[in-house]
Amino acid sequence: MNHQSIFNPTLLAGKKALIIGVANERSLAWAIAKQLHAAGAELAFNFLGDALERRVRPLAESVNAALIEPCDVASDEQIDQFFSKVSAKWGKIDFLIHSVAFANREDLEGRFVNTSREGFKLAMDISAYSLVACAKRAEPLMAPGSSILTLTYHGSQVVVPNYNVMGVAKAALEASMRYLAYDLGEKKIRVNAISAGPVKTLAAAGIRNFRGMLHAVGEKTPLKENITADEVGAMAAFLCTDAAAHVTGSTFYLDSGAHIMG
Ligand code: NAD
Ligand code: 0WE
Repeated sequence: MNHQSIFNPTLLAGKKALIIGVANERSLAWAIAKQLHAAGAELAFNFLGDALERRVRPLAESVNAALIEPCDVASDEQIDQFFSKVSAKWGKIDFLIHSVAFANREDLEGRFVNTSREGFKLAMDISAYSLVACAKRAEPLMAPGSSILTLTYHGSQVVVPNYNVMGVAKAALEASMRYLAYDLGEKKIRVNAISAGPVKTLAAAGIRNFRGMLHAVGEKTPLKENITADEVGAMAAFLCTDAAAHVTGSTFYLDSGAHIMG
């Protein structure tokens, strides 16, 4: 499959990118995968469960994926097995894309004060700790100049009604990104986050008043337009190139300027 790219098709030739978090063709991780592929990188993917395997496998095959294997980031054992397979196949990773979040549906509506201990733990485990767990396994496979990226949302910094426990988890994710940037900096591995505005993906489906949020971005932000998944892909690809060689520990907003509004 051919995808348009602002990048030279050999810019990332020989680079290996591990993409965690494709669910379907709308996934932000898929938009990132397309851009990295268009710039010449080789890709590997995980999937979560049999239902998503049926969605992910054809997409991954369309970009000649080197590896398509299960990995539930709630399980250290599955993460270990996944990274063992990647290590056996490639022996190195240049880019790790972490594009995973989960909270119980009931914790994404109503009052945050009602969040259960289990719901809080689950959101933190899948949405924040998983970055640390993956970075730990990626580090020994990464050469100097490698790059780790995660996806976040501004509900980590300010109250976005209903984002609730995910806002707390994203705050932990962003702080984890910074501490990882410090630790892995000594190996010249960079760690950054992209804070995206709302995009209609599977993770957005069924979120109460998501359409209202898309509408608000179209009305109230400086640019008065919604962002696209492909733009997330382009920013991610830039952050993987040597043009960003000294960029680490930062959260980059791709939100039509929503985050500057009072
Ligand atoms: P998506 O549903 O396509 O992707 C979320 C992914 O998380 C899915 O592939 C799902 O399988 C995976 N996942 C959930 N639990 C998992 C587990 N236990 N193990 C392994 N994988 C698991 O939706 P998306 O919008 O592309 O979300 C990707 C990232 O982007 C998330 O971190 C999300 O918070 C972030 N984000 C999304 C938006 C938006 O509006 N869509 C905005 C800003 C940030
Ligand atoms: O990070 C997200 C959503 C992540 C997410 C989505 C779901 C839906 C299905 C995590 N867990 C679940 N659990 C499910 O059962 N976003 C940035 C998108 C999003 O979600 C919101 C938002 C925005 C933006 C929820 C409330 C308010 C705003």
